[in-house]
Amino acid sequence: MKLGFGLYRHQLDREHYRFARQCGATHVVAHLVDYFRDARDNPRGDQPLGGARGWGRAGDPDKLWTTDEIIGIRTAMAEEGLILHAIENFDPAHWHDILLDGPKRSEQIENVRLLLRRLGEAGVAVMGYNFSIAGVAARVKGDFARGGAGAVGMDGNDDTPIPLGMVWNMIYDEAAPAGSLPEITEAELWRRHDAFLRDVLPAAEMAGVRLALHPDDPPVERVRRQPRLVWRPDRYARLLAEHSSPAWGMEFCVGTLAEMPDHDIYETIARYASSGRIGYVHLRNIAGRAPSYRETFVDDGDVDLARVLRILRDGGFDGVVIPDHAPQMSCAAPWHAGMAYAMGWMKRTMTELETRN
Ligand SMILES: [Mn+2]
Repeated sequence: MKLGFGLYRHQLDREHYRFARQCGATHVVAHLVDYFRDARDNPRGDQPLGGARGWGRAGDPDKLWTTDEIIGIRTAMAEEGLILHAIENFDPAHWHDILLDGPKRSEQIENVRLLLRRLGEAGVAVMGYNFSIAGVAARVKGDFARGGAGAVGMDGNDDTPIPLGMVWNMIYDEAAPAGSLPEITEAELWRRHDAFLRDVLPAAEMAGVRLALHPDDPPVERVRRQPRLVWRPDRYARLLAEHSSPAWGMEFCVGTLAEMPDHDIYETIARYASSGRIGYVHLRNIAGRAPSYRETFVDDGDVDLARVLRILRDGGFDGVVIPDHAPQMSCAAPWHAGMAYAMGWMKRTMTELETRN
């Protein structure tokens, strides 16, 4: 297995590449969507919660990420000893009507096909995505983790409607009229996702890029009056059975899977570890289950993450594992300290797995 590191858009610079490498990372998963464009909506350095304006404005609909831009990022990372393994998340500005089945859908399917071709040209192996109308919602923040470290959690669901012009927690149309998104059924969401894969998987295959789907965080049946796609572990099995293309796989988020009620997390990990269809792994720990849980330090929660890594290795998984989020530690650099703590623990645990049975 390979140790990776996830970086937000505003962290795509030398200082952060060096920090990731110093933590032991060899691979990077980069976000090109900027969830922190407006400090007013969403201050940097911490996980977004999302108020009335969600995470703020989406990107520029007329500016798709270019091959040169991605190669530039990949090259700068390579100079610091890192491999750009994946890009995580499409920008709502580029694909909102694919999620919403709106009038710009066919144009936006072309956007996604073009982006996949560009990722292939730039040598990026995986495109992580989240097919979710509400996105991350219903979370609370507090000094929940060990020693009073700042972390996020969930205390019950959020069923406030989503305003028009917003999807996946970002505003793609500031001029949208008042009103809220129509409620849809789970079957309709599956239909939209199936149509999306049918339309873009051939382009992904041609480009040599694997699409990897993140489960819905938090995993509850409906959030903000919208259905969720992967909110129970067996939903991944259904998708694997329905889409045999190697260009489709999972962005395997252990924390989100562990939040799901009514299953054994180790059995679930074992069930998918040998599928050969994991794009990369998000690793984090939690205490509790949706709709009532807290994120914790890697070594402090309900899940034995060393056992999870062992099950992944025993299933033949040899890909990239990144820390998902980490609690914020009490010091001058809460984000750095939290991530460095998670990375140190992961590096040691993964090294031990390589050298022992
Ligand atoms: Mn995750």
